Amino acid sequence: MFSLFYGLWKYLFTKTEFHVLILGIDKAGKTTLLEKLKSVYLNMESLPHDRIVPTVGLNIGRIKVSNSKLVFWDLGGQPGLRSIWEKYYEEAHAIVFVIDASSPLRFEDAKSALEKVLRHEDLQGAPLLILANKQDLSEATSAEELARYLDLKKLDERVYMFEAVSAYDGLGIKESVEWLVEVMERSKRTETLRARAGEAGLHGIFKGNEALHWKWKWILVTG
Ligand SMILES: Nc1nc2c(ncn2[C@@H]2O[C@H](COP(=O)(O)OP(=O)(O)O)[C@@H](O)[C@H]2O)c(=O)[nH]1
Ligand SMILES: [Mg+2]
Repeated sequence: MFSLFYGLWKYLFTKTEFHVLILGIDKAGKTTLLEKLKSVYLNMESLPHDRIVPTVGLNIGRIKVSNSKLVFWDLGGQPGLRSIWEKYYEEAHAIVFVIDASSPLRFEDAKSALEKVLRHEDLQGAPLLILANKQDLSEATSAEELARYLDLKKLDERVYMFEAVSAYDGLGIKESVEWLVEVMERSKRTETLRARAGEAGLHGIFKGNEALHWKWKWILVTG
């Protein structure tokens, strides 16, 4: 009985853990950004920039912001690794797409990679944060100019924002995270993912007692 109520209490009151996918083509600065996020929010010292090697698998960073827990997934962006991205789409609450704003020659590649991400049905309704990274460099394109250049279609119904950042000096990082938390807390997608996780959890709690299961499910849905 205790475990039943503990399970329910956990389901009703535990804070959602938000999963944020960090995507972008190789060398955009994704892993450096993740290191910066960890150093800002966990008071950790960042890895020296020259110790960050190209990502082949997955780097994970967990931070707490006010009452929310965020888990960042940083994936490799080399062309051969981009096919792995979609394995993470279903579970993601939001996407951060990082672009090296100092490399206009790679904007086209970034644009088509991003358009492909946005077309994927598993990411429907996921808020999108596009980061114009490397603003510490004088040649970096501004966020507004990058937005004009990308001229993304099909963004209309999506919650999105462009932000100028530097994963080196931390410009725009806190504003980005605050925006992410705010939109994820209000997003319909979060509701859907929460309901799906809740259903799976309830299923475990009520295993063997179907009548009680349906009763609680009804209460949760209607109340
Ligand atoms: N100047 C500058 N360089 C950066 C910044 N972020 C990343 N870099 C550099 O860009 C290169 C690629 O960074 P990395 O994080 O490995 O990119 P990833 O492939 O997207 O994970 C490295 O040489 C980084 O030191 C930034 O904000 N400013
Ligand atoms: Mg990387």
